Amino acid sequence: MASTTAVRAALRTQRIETPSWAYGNSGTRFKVFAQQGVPRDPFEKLADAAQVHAFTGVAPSVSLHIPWDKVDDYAALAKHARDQGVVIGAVNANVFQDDDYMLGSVTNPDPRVRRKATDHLLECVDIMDATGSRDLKLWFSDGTNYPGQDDIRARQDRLAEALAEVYARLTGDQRLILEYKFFEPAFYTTDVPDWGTAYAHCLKLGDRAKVVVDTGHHAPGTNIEFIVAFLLREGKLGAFDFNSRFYADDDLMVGAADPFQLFRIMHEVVRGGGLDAGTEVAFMLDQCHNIEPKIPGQIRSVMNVQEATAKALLVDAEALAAAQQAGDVLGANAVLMDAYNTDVRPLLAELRAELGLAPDPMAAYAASGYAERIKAERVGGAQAGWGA
Ligand code: AOS
Ligand code: ZN
Ligand code: ZN
Repeated sequence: MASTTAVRAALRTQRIETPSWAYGNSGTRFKVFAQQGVPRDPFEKLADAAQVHAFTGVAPSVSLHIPWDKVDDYAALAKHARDQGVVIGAVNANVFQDDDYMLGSVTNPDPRVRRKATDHLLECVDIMDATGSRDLKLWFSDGTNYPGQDDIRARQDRLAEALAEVYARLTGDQRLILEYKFFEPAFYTTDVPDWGTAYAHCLKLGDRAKVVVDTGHHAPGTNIEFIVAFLLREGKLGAFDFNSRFYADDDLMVGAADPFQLFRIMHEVVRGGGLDAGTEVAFMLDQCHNIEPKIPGQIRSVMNVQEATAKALLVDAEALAAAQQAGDVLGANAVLMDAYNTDVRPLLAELRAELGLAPDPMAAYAASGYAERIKAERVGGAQAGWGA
């Protein structure tokens, strides 16, 4: 088993980004259940995200979604974030909620709509300039519902053209990170359906274009850890959107549905150097807390990622390599399972003590009185974005 001192040192450096939309009301297409005390604007979302960081110590950045988090002054929003003890992370573009996008955004057959969509992506880079964000996160709902509806190949050409224009607008260490999703809302073809399509576009764009693996965006049974291993080996894994799925893109708390899968993913991250100093892999959450309280939902998710990471770090790499080399199938599997079956909660409690934090973030947040305060102070919380 790897030394726990080394494991704690590695865990200290891991950063998990929470999404602004997790703090607002959200739901399914059937009902959005309003909760008391949810943020009324992006400033309050950042204040709530700061609570997650205050109690976990490893969630110091927050992803924005534009225009859900539209404000007049993004530099002021970034300053507000810093005042709360967090920073603004990735900027997520939104080209899926406008009537114009019924037939697609950057792949729309109408050049006027394509221009409008690309202009929004460029505007997001302007926002990144103001907030100091590194990552422009792109997810396209683009696709078709019926065979023959549009030219599959032409849509790839349009996509490539828009991506190239946006990529050329990046400066400094800014990155374009491209998310794939095999279906929904398009049901016949999706223009970026899988990691291979995202990878091929990113490869053409250049070094600062990387792939985002949203764990909920695969067909059931897909071996996500293989994709992670492959992309890391190619230097093309830009980020995760972590969440859990039972059926489709459920956006439930990461590690809730299949903690073993999360461990297997984190094992490949560790194996592939994705946690090493200077790594460019961003660990983000992309979740919606429809029925559970938002801030504790995020705290639990951050803890679930940490637990899976701790277990992955505990894998005895030497013993594993020796068993693999010897063709010892059961021995190799046992090395992995030993790490997975370790209770890492005491180790994480020790780590938090070292960081000056309470050992149990859930209990500490509950005792803090913050939830009661926001319930009393905030009336008329905002919806996260969908259907708003
Ligand atoms: C959509 O399914 C994707 O996961 C995107 O990351 C999206 O922007 C996010 O989930 C918010 O809806
Ligand atoms: Zn996502
Ligand atoms: Zn999704």
